[in-house]
Amino acid sequence: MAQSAFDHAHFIHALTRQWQRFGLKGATEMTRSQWWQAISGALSDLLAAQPAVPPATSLRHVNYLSMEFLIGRLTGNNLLNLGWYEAVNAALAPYHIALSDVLEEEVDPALGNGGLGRLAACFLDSMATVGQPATGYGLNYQYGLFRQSFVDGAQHEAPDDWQRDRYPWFSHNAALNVQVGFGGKVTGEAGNLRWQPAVLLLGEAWDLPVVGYQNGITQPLRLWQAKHTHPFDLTRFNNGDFLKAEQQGIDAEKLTKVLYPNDNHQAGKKLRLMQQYFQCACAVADILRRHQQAGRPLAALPDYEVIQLNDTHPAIAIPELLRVLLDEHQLSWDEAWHITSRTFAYTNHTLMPEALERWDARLLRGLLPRHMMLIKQIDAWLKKQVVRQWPGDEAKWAKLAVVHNQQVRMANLCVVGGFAVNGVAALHSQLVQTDLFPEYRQLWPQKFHNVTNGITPRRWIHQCNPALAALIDSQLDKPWLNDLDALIDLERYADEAQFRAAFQAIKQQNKVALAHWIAARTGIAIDPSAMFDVQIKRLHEYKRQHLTLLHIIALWQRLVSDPQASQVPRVVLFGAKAAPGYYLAKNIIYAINKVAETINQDPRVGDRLKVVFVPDYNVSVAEKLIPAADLSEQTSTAGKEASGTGNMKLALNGALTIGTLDGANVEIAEQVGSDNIFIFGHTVEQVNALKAKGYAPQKWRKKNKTLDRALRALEDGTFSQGDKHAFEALLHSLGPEGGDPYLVLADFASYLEAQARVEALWQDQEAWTRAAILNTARCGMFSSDRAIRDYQQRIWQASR
Ligand code: 26W
Repeated sequence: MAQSAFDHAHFIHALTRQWQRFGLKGATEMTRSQWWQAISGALSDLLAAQPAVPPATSLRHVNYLSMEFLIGRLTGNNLLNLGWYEAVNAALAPYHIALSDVLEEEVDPALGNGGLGRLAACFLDSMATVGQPATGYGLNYQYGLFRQSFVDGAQHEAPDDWQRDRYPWFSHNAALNVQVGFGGKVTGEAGNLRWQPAVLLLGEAWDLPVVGYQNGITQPLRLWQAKHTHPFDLTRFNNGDFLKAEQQGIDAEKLTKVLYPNDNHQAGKKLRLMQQYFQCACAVADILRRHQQAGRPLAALPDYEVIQLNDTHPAIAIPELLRVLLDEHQLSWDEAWHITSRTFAYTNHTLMPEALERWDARLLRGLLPRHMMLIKQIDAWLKKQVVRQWPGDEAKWAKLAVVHNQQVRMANLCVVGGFAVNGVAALHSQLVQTDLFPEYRQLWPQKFHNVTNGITPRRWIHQCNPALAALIDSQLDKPWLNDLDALIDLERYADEAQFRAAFQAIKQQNKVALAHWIAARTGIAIDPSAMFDVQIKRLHEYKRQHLTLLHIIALWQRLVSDPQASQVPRVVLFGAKAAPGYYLAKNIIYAINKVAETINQDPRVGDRLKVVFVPDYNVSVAEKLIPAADLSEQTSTAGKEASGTGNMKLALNGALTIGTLDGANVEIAEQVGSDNIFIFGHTVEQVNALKAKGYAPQKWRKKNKTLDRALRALEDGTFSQGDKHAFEALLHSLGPEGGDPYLVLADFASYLEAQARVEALWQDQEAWTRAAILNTARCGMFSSDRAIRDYQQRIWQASR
């Protein structure tokens, strides 16, 4: 499909309407923030006015259900995808407005926690780009992920009011409202049961446009917002009891007030379950409405629609679809189950036991009595399959049942209720089958797949690293932003000194820009000629930011004890938020900040080592850090990181990875070659073997003087004005009592040795740059376009 043409006159007209709406007389009266508002509002109007061209395709429509969409700023991205960036920039020139400045005004919509939410955003971009008809379904949170600041080194959280009511990219269509029930009871008799909810809420649809890359396609990300069904309780209102009359409404709106800030840890809160059901009920109603409006029979639903579940968070959509088919459309159980179980597909994003969702059966029954009945009915169906496969094996049933010990196991529900299950990297998908669901895999081998994650090159090169994109443009004679495998043609330039110089100059320029930004944001001066060593991701024990911290301490101790030692100058940059209730993660943040303070102020160190914890890491901060990174830290314990996607973004932008054989690091290593990556640490098999024979961290500490010295500095108050308890949680987890569950101490020596290889290569800048270019050239497979095509071939469009 052709790209949409930019209509200058229409744009100026729409822009004029915007400032008139602000009550201003002319453009010159606008503040910079109003300019952002006006430009985005005008573009949004232009986009909405374009004729909706229905896709001429027989592809099944994908409904991507996710509690999180970490979309990041939209205006710049939409302009690039529309191909209008230059034209709009030129249109603003007469007003002396630079688009790049205005775009910095946008608040970053942070409607997600981390990897899972960002992946959903990349996938929407790719589905629109490859022409996969799709709708994203999520929630319109009033407050996104909390804002982070540091107070004397400790994380503080503040609400993220992203001003959704004034966000110009939204369009709202009241005709799409959905009613959602909660609580109440089930009445009627078998064959004719009906749920009578105690409370009814309204779901409003707020759409954001997802723009395909220069192909004229726009499809919606539909975010539901909770409202009360009636603005007032009229009897109370008439009685003059105004405040109480409003009460009902206030409660309803609580539902989509805030995103839960937990990542990889389930808290079991009632409000969270209400959010999940609210989202699912709205999405299912919307999908069925679309299906029926097209005049299609219910039995044909799976031929036209797929519902992809982004982890188990929207799993309650499975019994919801069943309920609607059974109770509202009077289908038989067999018909309803046949439709449902061919419509859903489930992506697993984590093996961490504490992240696997289980809901208390009583809580679920109280909130959703009919759904609980249907879950039991699914279990009855499942039991027949299990008994047939393993007659008399009670242990198997205990493991496979959806409801067990008064707990509803959402992952089991997803495997049973759908036609496909996938992991998000080759190693992870393997572990999903061997460790998480071995019995299900035996029952239904054909359900299990791998789809390695990907990232959109539109945001993660074109937008964030325009200089690199321009260099690639100048070398490749074919379009590559929607055909990322084309980057392989850059391989041959790795040996050309001139290209290396150009590539290196861009990295340098990005580092200088980052240094300015860091100085403005944190007051810390960093030297752009030092190696930029970057670790950006959620803070979690398994990701092992504290392993990096121990290395930093060791580097500092070497500098201090041997001032003549030749050590590569380094700036270690962290970006990470810890869940507000995750004490250990917060203690690790505190430790990093305290160590940074000491090192950064040590006159003996100077520019040879600096540590910066960038506060409030989010998508827009990532866009600044990634193009400037030299070294990418991917240090999770093998077997724990499902995939990682930051690893892909960094490698694609020419950072070399220091990492374990975990998640997609394994595939990055395969792609870039072992000379162009620094692998360290125990493998999954070695981790298992070590644990099986009884892992004792103190033995590893005793064996390694450098490690012992680094730990001692944390223990003896070196970084905490003599306070020996400052890092207790961290030290406890690494000590004999905590047991070092993620093998930080066991991997330390290997990590240090890999860091020494990093230093050696850095000293040969030509060789380093060559390796960096090969990383960019060989990471084409990590485009989310490839991931979407894999989903199409293996899951969504596979004939069954
Ligand atoms: C219920 C609490 C909760 C919240 C979020 C549990 C689990 C999650 C997510 C599934 C955690 C997550 O974001 N997982 C990440 O997903 C990415 C995309 O597939 C992967 O790249 C990361 O490795 C994985 O940690």
